[in-house]
Amino acid sequence: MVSTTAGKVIKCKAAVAWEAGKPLVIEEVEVAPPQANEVRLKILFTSLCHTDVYFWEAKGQTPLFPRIFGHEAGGIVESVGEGVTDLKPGDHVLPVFTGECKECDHCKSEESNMCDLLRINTDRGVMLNDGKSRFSINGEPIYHFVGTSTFSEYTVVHVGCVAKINPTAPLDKVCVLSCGISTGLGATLNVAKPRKGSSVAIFGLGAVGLAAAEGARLAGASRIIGVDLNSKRFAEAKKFGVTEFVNPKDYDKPVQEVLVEMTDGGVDRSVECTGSINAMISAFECVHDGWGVAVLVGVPNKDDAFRTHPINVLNEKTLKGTFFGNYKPRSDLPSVVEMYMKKELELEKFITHEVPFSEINKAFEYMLKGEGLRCIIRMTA
Ligand code: CXF
Ligand code: ZN
Repeated sequence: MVSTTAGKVIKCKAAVAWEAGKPLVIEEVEVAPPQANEVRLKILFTSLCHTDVYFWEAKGQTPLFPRIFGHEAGGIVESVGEGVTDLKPGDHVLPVFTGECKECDHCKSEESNMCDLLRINTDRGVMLNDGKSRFSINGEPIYHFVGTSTFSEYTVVHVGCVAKINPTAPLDKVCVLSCGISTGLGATLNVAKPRKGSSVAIFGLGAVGLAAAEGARLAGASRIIGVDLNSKRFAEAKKFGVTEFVNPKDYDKPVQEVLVEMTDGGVDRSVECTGSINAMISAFECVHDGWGVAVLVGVPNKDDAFRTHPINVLNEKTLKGTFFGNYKPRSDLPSVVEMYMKKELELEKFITHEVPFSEINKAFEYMLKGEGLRCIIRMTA
């Protein structure tokens, strides 16, 4: 398929964040053609992740505006820049906020997904190639976000941040695998690795935590204990295989003690998906001595410090952390899409809302109210 727009500037609609915390405005933007090792994508579906909201609110970091947010999405390659050999126009893809150059020590290591060249950088608003933005309005640059900027009908992405997937996979469903769901799922399957019949505690029952629970269910865990300060989340969590619930507010002792008592010495694995430092400490201390493994996924506040008695470590409890569930985006995401295609992994239950692109601000309202899990934004009518 040869695109008629290749090599030309494309004018299209994008949701521009002009100022921190102010509703996005749908504007006509110009999207420059992809340069070397870049591809231009037509985004068909995108969904909102907490990280978009966090940086839109400009909490705790230097604000970079105007900016086009968005990093969970599915689309089709429109054109490719020089040197791109493994993608062609028409390919179905998921853009990802963290990349895989396939050449650095991390990409070559089986253990890491922390690519030296393309790992997440939330401060950079320009492309690596020339330090410039591919988006503009009347010649003025509009900045990128985490190399993806999917709240636009077209976007330019580094080829290392694009996973080519099965073209028959429905993009309105698998787009959620671009970030949150893969993050939670991989944290359990790739890092915590619970054994069949084991116990797993999940801290935080939002989309990421429920995806971590889904991973525990797939791994055959027999007890999946959901921990959340909001008891309203418990009913929904049952659909994700959570078997027991603990609200720390219901007890007058630390939740790790509650969990240790419930499990006769501690859970086999725990996955922390809240970003609260107290939850992180509890998630570590609640695992069984001798073999327990705790995995941190949530993003902490800038000044947080993890405090625990070293005896916990001497007693053979392991603390680990991961981002994007240790998945290498280009090498591993296609097989996560296949898990969905084979009906091993259900994505529909994560999708609680859908809005047309013109109503993208509603997706932000749902997220801010803590309503639902994922809101799909349909880019074309
Ligand atoms: C997060 C992962 C940890 C750093 C900030 C971004 N991922 C995407 O939402
Ligand atoms: Zn995200």
